[in-house]
Amino acid sequence: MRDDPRLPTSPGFWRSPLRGTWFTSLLGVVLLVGVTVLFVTGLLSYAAYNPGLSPVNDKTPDKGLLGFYLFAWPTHPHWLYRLTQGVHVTLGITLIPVLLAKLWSVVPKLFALPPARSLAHALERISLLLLVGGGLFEFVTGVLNVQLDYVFPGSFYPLHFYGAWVFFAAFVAHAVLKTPLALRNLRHMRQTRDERHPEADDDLTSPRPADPTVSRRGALWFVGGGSLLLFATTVGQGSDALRRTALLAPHGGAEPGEGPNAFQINKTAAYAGIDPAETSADVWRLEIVGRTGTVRLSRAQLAELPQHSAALPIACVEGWSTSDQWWRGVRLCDLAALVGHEDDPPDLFVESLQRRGAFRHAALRANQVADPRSLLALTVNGEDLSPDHGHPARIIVPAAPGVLNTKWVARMTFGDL
Ligand SMILES: Nc1nc2c(c(=O)[nH]1)N[C@H]1C(S)=C(S)[C@@H](COP(=O)(O)O)O[C@H]1N2
Ligand SMILES: [Mo]
Repeated sequence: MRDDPRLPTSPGFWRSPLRGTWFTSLLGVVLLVGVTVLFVTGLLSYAAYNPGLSPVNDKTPDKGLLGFYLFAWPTHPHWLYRLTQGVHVTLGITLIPVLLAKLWSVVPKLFALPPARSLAHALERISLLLLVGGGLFEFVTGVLNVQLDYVFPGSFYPLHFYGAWVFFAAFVAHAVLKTPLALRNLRHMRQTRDERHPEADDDLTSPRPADPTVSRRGALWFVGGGSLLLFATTVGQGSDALRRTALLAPHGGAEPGEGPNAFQINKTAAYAGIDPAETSADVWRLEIVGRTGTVRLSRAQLAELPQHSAALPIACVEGWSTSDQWWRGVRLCDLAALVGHEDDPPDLFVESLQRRGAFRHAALRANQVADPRSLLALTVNGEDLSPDHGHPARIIVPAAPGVLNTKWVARMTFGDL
C-alpha cells in the first residue's frame, strides 16, 4: 500500500521532474536570507512601539522573556521606521511565490510514511510541522492584517509575534541542518553545470519522473517573475509619488484629495468618531499636565507660542509610508517646559478626543520628547491640518511608527507614566 502510486504517501505519486535538491536548495537559500530579514525587521517593529514604556503601547502584554531584546527606539535617522517596516511588509509580500514554490518542491516529504522511523526522525518531522505551519501562519496573518485590517479573533499583534518566534525557532533548526547541504548542492551545480543532482536517489527527486513541461530554469523564472510582479505592485506604498503603482497595497491607488493635506490618511475623523463641534476654536482646549500643575490652551494660544518646523514622514505598521511632509507647530519639549519640566523633558502620555479604539492614546519616551523635531503640529505643508490628519493638533515624532503620532490631541501628561 505504501508504494501505491495513486496515494500521495507514495513517492511514485509525485512525478514532476522539477523536484530535486537543486531546485529546493536554491529556493532555500533565498528564504534563508529573506526570512531572517523578516524576523529582524519584525522584532524591530515591536521595539519601535516602545512597549516597555507603558501598557498602552504594548500590543503583546504577555510577551514575558520574549521581550528581552527591547530597547529605547531612537529618533535618528528620521526615516528609520519607514525603512524597517517598508522592508518588512514589501519583502514579506515579495517572498510569497518563493515560499509557495519551496513548499511545493518538498511536498512529497510532508506525506511520507512511516511518520517516524526513529526518535530523531520524529523530532525532525515535528520541527518541519512547526516550520511549515508557522511559516504559513506568519504569511497569512501578515497579509490579512495589511490587506483587511484586523480580521482576527483577538489582536493581530500577539498572534503574529508569538507565531514569529515559533516559526523562527523551527527555521533556525532547519537552517542549521540543511544549509551546508544546500550550499554544497549549489556549488556542485555550478561546477558541473548539470541540472541533475549527483545522487538521483535523494528523497526529493521523483523515482518515476514524468516528461518535463518546463525546464528548471523556466520554473525559476516563473517564481522570480511572480516575486518581481508582487514587488513592483507593492513597493510604491512607501512613497507619495509612486503610491499609484502600489496596486496590491490597500492604501495604493486612491490619492486622498488635493492640496497640502493630500497625503495618505489612515483612519478618518469620521471613522474615529470625532465630532466637529468638539474641535471648533471656541470649544477645543489642550490640557497640559506636569510637575507644576495643569495648563489649558486654545489653538490660538498654541499658535502664539514659538513655532518650529520638521520634515517628517508618516510610516504605518501596515508598511505604507508618506514622503516627508513639512509639519509646523510647538515643540514637545517647549510644552514640557510650560508645566515645570524645563531642563530634562520626561516621558509623555498623549490622549486624543477619540473615545474608542486602541490608537486613541500613546506614550512617548523622554528621548522622543527631547528631540527638537518632535512637534505638536498645527499645520502641515503650510496649511492647517485637515480634520482627517488630526485638526486641531497632532503629534509628529521622527522615526516613530505612525501609531505614536496621535491625532486630535486633547490632553498631554508629562512625567511618571
Ligand atoms: N487618535 C488617533 N490617532 C492616530 C490614529 C488613530 O486611529 N486615532 N491612527 C494612527 C496610525 S496607526 C497612523 S499610521 C497615523 C496615520 O496618520 P495620517 O492618517 O495622518 O496619515 O495616525 C496615527 N494616529
Ligand atoms: Mo498605522
